[in-house]
Amino acid sequence: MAKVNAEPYDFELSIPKTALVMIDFQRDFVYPGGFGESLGNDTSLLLRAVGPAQKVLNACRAAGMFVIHTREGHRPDLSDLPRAKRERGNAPLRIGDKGSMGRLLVRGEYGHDIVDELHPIEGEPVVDKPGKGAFYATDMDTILRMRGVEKLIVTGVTTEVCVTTSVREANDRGYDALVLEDCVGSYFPEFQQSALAMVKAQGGIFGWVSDSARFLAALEAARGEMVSMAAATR
Ligand code: TIU
Repeated sequence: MAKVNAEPYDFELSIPKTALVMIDFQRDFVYPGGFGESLGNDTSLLLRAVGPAQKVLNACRAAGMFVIHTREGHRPDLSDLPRAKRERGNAPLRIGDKGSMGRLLVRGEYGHDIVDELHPIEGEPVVDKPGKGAFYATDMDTILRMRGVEKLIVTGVTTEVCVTTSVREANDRGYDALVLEDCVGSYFPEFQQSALAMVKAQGGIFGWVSDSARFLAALEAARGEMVSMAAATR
């Protein structure tokens, strides 16, 4: 079986049992004028992850791998927004307030949607989540299980918030998760490093870490294996 060179050790890649998970690549996080900036962050650091993630997305689509996207946000009437989440941070603009890309983190608004480069296509489910984790109050687990998915390739923003919260949730539900370090982004370089270190420490306590180049090489090998297997059974 094809293997992704990864830390703390190689990650076995089976295209039919794997999903590419694109976490919260929303304008509200990666562009100025959105929720991320309202919290006082420099959004330019997150944009760095978009190019590598686009390469991975295109390659996974070409390989026929299942792709699933998530978005963090709330109902327009904010009935699913906890008071604690709205009030925390004391930001000048809060969730539900109007910013330059629409109401912050509200479903249906321009800023809440996924950036053009990574926009979902037909056949790729979009999971709308009210929390940081992709599995909390969503049908993420059901969708993955219906497809027979056991392994996750994880990209998205931000590394130490929604990405690793989702990886921890996935770990407790029995999934193997591989995080691609150049396809995840944080507003804080030091948190990017420490969050990834926590995933792979202790023999991969939450999962594995690799990068887009090593993943793409393994994906090519896995596609080759599938072609040879199909030829052998003909
Ligand atoms: N603030 C921050 O770093 N992240 C979030 O609020 N949500 C996600 O990570 N998606």
